Parts: sequence; C-alpha cells; structure tokens
Amino acid sequence: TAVIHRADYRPPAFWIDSVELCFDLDPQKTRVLNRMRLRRNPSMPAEALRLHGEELNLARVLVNGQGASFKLEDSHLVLENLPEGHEPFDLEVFTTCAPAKNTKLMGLYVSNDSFFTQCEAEGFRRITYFLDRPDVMATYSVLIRADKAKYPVLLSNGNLVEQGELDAGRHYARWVDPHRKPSYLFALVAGSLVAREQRITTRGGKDHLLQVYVRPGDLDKTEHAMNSLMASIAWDEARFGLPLDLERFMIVATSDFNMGAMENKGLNIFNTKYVLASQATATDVDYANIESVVGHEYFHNWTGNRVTCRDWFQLSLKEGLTVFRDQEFSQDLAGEPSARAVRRIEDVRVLRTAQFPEDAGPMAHPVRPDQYLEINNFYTVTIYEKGAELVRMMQTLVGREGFARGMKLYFERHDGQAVTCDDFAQAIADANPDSPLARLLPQFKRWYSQAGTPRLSARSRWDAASGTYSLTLSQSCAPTPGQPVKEPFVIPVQLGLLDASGAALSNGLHVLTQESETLTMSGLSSEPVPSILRGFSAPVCLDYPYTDAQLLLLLAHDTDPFNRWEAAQRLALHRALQAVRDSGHVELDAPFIEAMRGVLRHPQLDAAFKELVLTLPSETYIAEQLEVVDPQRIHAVREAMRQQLATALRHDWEWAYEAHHDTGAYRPDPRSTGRRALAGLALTHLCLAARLSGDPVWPGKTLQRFKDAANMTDRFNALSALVTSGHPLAAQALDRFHGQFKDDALVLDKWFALQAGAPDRGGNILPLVKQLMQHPDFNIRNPNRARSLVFSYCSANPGAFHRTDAAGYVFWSDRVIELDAINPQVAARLARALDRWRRLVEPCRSAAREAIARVAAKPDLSNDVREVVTRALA
Ligand code: HT7
Ligand code: ZN
Repeated sequence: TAVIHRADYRPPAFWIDSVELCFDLDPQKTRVLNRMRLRRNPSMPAEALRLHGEELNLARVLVNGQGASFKLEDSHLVLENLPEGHEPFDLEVFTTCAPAKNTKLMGLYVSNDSFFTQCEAEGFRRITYFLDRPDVMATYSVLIRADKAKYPVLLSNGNLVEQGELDAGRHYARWVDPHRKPSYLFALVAGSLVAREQRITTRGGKDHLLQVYVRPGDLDKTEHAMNSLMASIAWDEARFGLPLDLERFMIVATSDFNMGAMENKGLNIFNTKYVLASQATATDVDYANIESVVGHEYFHNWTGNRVTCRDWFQLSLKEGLTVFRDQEFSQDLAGEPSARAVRRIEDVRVLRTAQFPEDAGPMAHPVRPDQYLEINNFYTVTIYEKGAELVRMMQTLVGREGFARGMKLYFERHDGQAVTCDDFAQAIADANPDSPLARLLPQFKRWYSQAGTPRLSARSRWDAASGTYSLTLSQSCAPTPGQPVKEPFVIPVQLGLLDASGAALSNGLHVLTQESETLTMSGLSSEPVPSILRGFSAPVCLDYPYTDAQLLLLLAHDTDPFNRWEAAQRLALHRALQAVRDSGHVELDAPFIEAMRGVLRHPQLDAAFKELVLTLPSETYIAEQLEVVDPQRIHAVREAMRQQLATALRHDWEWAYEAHHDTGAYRPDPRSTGRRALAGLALTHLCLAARLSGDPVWPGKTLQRFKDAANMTDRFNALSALVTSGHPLAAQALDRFHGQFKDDALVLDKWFALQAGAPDRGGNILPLVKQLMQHPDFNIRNPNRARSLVFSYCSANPGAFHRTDAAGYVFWSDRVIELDAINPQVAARLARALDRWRRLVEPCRSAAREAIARVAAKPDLSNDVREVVTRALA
C-alpha cells in the first residue's frame, strides 16, 4: 500500500446523501444490505465510483434496482457505468462478513457473545462497501435483525423508531439518526446487556434519556460513569453554550476494545476500563480517568461530530480540541486553584514523558501530519496531547472569553461541515481581531506544520549598579524526520519575577516570536529569580541554568503552583543526571532532603500536591535529557534516590501515613484522593526503608492494610508497596488478591500490570512475565490483558526490559509478530516500545536494532507494524 499525502486531498467524486442499512446478525456470517442514495459531486470531473471495502464477501450490486457491472480492484468496488448527469441514483450493495473471526476489532466484531462495531478511522469499509472518508456525510437508517434470546438489545445511532418480533425467535429494531454523519461515526451494538437509565431536562427545557449499557453483573458499577456524563452535559452547556442535540444518549461498555472509547453519534462505545467503577474494584485514578474519558467522548459530540474532519490529516482538529476540552472540564470539576494545578501537572507529566520522546524519535510528526502509511498509527500523543497544548496556547493568546467567542464563531461557520485545522485557527483569530493570535496567525500555525519540541533557552544578566535585570529568551528546534530546518514558533511565555525573599515582583505574558529577544526590567534593588513558563504556558523544553538556591526559593515561594512543583522536579533531575553521568553513584544532600521534608510536613500545601512533589521524575523523563541512555543505570539511580528519601525521611513518612490514611467514607473527590495518594506514597517509602533496616513492622502493617482496606485505592497501594519494595510478604498478598478478584477482568489487569512493571531485581521480571503468559487468565487476544502484561513490561518498565543479554528485545519481537497476526493496531503500539533505540548504550543499541530488523524482515507484516519498524530503522 502506498503512502498517503495531505497535499493529494481531493473532494470526493460522489456524495452519499442517505444510507439504509439492514443487518441480519450472525457471528459466522452476517448479511448486510446497504442501500445508498448517491449523486455526482458537481464540482468534480466525472469519473468512476470507487467504494472502499475490506474482508467482505460481495453478493449483489444493483443500480436503480437493476443489475450493474462492476470490478473488484485492490480493496475497492469500482463502478464505471453509472447514470450521467447530477440526478441522485440508488446503489444497493449486498455483502456478508464474519464478525466472530474479526480479531482486529475494527468493523463489526464479537466480544463476549455480543456484537460491537468500531469504525474510526477506516472500519466502516469492513462492514460494507462505502466512500469511507470523513468528508462524505450521510443520514443513516438502520434495521437490525437478530436472535432475540441471544441478542435482546439491538442498538444503533439516533432514535429507535420501530421494534418487533420476527419468526424463528428473531426480532428487529429500526434506528434513524437525524444528523448527517461520516461513516466513522456509525455504530451498532447487539447483545445481552442491561442499562442504567437517567432522564434529564437540559437548560433549554428539552428532555433526554441517558443510558449506560453493560453486561448484567456490572450494573452496580455504572453510577460514576452516569454522574460523569451528566456533569459533562451540564459543563458543555455552561462553559461553551453547547447543548445535547439528541433525545437519547447511550454509552455501551465492551471488554474487547483497541483504544479507550469511541464517540459514535449518540452511541458511544467504551472500553470497560473507562466505564466500570466501584470503590471495591476501581482506584481513584480509574475514577478520574472515567470522568475525563466520558467527558472527552461526550464533548466530541460538538467537536468532532457536529463539525468533523475533512480528512484524517486534520485529526487533531477534533482530538486536540477535545482533549483540551476534557482537560478544562476536569480542572473545572476539581474546583479550587490548587486542585486545578494538580490536574495541570498531571497533564504536563503525560506530555513530557510520552509526547516529548515521540517528538524526538523516528515517529515524530507534526500535529497536522503531511503523510502516513496507516492512519491508525497517527492516534498519537502528538495529535492528542500536543494538539491540546496548541489549543491551550490559543486560549492564552486570546483570553478565556475570547476563546469562547472563537468557539461560537467556529460553530456558526462550520456546523454540519467537514473542515480543517486552518478553519479552526482562523475562527478563533477572527473572533479576536485585536489579539496577538490574529496578528501572528500564519506564524502561530507553524505549530501545526513543524514537528519537534522547541527548546526555549533563557539567560539572565544582572547589573547591580543600575538595578537592571535582563532576560534573553531564545528558541531553537532540532531537526525531525523530513524537516531539517525549522522556522521560529510563537511561544507564549508566562513569566514572573520573585525577589530574594521570595516576594512576587511581577507577572505577565511575553509572546516570543523571534529567534531571540531580550526583556529588560530596571529599578530593582536586588537580583530577581525568574519563574519562567508558569503553568507550562507552551509545550517546550525550558533550559535555564537555575542554581539550587534559586530552585529552593521557587519551591518555597512561587505563587505559581506548577513552577513550584517544577522547581522540585529540577532539583531531583539535576541530582539524578549528575549521578547517571557519575557512574551511577548517588548521595542525596541535606538541602535537598530538607526541602523534601519541608514540603511533606508543610502545614498549608494539599496532600495531592505533596504527592506530586515527592514523586521523582520518571525514568523515561530522566532518559530524555541524555544523549546516551543506559536504562539500567537510570533505574538504579532513581531507585537509590527513592531508597535514600525513604530512609532519611522515615519519621516524616510515618507521620504522613498516620495523618492521611484515614479518609472516611469513600469519595473520589480531589481532597480525599490526594490524601490516599500521599498515604500510599508514604507506605511505599516505609516498605523501602524497612527493606534496608530489616524492620518487620511496616511491611506487616502494610499487609494488614492490604487485607483490611475498604477501597481498591488503599488496597492496591498497599499491595504495590509490598511488590515494589520486593518484600517477601508480596507473594502471599498477590495470591490473596488474585483469589479475591479472579472474576473481575479489570482488577486482574492490575494484578498482571503490577507484576510486569515491578522493579527488576537481578533480571527476575522477564522470567516472571513469561510465566504469567502461561497463566490461565492470560489471553493475548484481549487488548486490555495484552497491555497489562506485555506492554507493562516492554513499554513501562525500562529497567527490566533493556537487558544487556537482549532477552527483553527477543521477547518484544516475538510478541510484536504474534500480535500482528491477531490485531495489527495493538501490535503497532507495542512496536513503538523501541522507538528510541538509537540512543541506547551498547550492547543494548545493537541488540535493539537487530530485534527491530528481525520484525521488519518478516513477510506479510501489516501496514501498521511495517510503518513503525521502517521508520525506526530509517
Ligand atoms: N476518536 C476515538 C478514536 C478511536 C480509535 C481509532 C482507531 C482505532 C480504534 C479506535 N477507537 C477509538 C477515540 C477518541 O479520541 O475519542
Ligand atoms: Zn477523541
């Protein structure tokens, strides 16, 4: 298959105005009758109709009710002799497919004896022949017929207009979606499901039915998802004036799903991981994720569904914007400024540990890519998270109200259309003609076209005699594949100055547009300390030669909580990097330890914030700062730092645990979540300290906590403390956990993930992972289970994966090849685990290259995996 280029975009030669689909569901052989009303696109020259289709059996083609001539050409149904002129005509295509054999989980597939669809990006063509591209928008009427006992619930998009009985124990339902939509938003679900229901009246006085469908035993785990949905509906109306435009809004959960969830119009399909929660089975992190994913999919109803993408190169138009919206939603729900800051820090952590490496590696691509081989490979942290940062910068440049004005104009202009990232940026700028965004729009849009993380260097000069302080800000961006030279970006730099006592001197936004600019402030009595990039106002890598004294001052006094946290991260990062360069030896100094103690014991700071400050930068983030990466050494250094913090602050951790572990009746609100997180971190450190001292008390207490816990957060934190500290009590706790939760797939995922992600001790993790692959509960075909074991090892446990004997890489290549035959999308994600192989220290580097080459040499690789390994070796 050939590479697809953005520059080659052409509108379709035909439009499809309406679709009538009739499904006779059968796991082995489902019949699909597709009646389309088409017309030629008057603005395009006359040409043949080329409909996409994949793994379909074609039975019949009729044009205006008559048999028609056609050709089947490399995944296309081609019709050449169609009626001339611009009158609409009918095309009927009758096909069959085999949902039970569909292990790719794209198109129509079976999971736990129910039918589900996944059509984004190009799955609809696996259901029927179609112009399967997002700029072809049609109305859909869907008739579903199936065995009533096996599939009592039959769902599709829109409104249920008819249902009834058929002979031979079958029944039917007809759904009509009044909204035009692209094929990727089509959905169908059929199975034995039950729903939590909620009727609501929205601000405009309209009534709506909300439903969350799950398997019968799971109904008691749907309350949080329903609450999150109601909160999302209220938020979008309040913040952006965007109402729910459907009488019925459904969420359905499935345990076999390639991603998190899917925003099909009125019928969102979710991975169970982002729906099901009870205090006994889900952690605080799960609760927060459910809130944000439910929000995300709901917000797509406007940003994605009402206004969609012209082509898949514009994916960030909907994804970046919708991530921005879900981040804002979560912040607004968190409420207080400090809780908002915690959310912001968490989001930036994801960006820096996942997106920055992507932007520096072989898969680096612009937020609006120029080319792809397989679109599924471009559902990336760059499209999503960096895309959200671009939208956030726009909001910073036009202000919060200005941004709401821009959104309003965007919908006024484009409701019902399939548009581009340019259209979005233009609307935000046009609604704010006096803003810096409007003035700088062409330059700002380089963020969409240039890949790579810009480096923002700041250098200061202090002239004591005149009391003048100057700060020079310079930007650069390293080459990325296909982009050797970059033009300067527009970088909004939120900048504060503190005096030597930590008091605030100034705060303002500087918009950097040149390669280098100098800001000067005079009339100062002493040299100030700069707090640069407050709130992480741009997705850049900031380089400023902070001294420890400056960082300690910021940590103690900065009014910006993000930079306060950042100061602590820098203090820790400096020490980690120093130790890694210094042959792995680390000895934490008293000022650092005292600063950490000060934060831990601080009377005013929130527990959630303390937990973030006392969590050291991740191994991946440390690795990103280095040109040559020795993952085992990084792991050893970080572990040694944790161990020293555990020992030196032992009494403080004890205090922290005792003061925070009782959070009363379970509620997943920011305050109690923060307290549980800090108590959990304390337990981990207490178990680590016990490992050195041999003290049995805290491991014993931790085991007791594990047994007595009233919620999964506390239980799992205790289990994790025992496992990550390598304590012998971990084994019995793991057994007990498995026995207790063996029937709950999502909890078993945690059990697998914890073991595969545990710190390596003498190379013990890989044999354990191999052993767990033989466990009766392991099934590589289930994406959640594959992620919990194989990905947790290969992608999230660098210290254990990058073995000098190359066994980790051999295991990786075996799994990529095994998975590729089952589910190429999941395989390609796993293939990304070795993206950054070029920077690895020898012998890892050569061994990693060999493993990638081994995968690349395999004939019949999917496009998904081929694209990843080819780029990695390029
Ligand atoms: N828009 C959704 C994308 C998605 C997806 C893409 C490829 C293959 C499977 C998929 N499942 C969902 C998810 C979202 O961003 O909301
Ligand atoms: Zn999305």
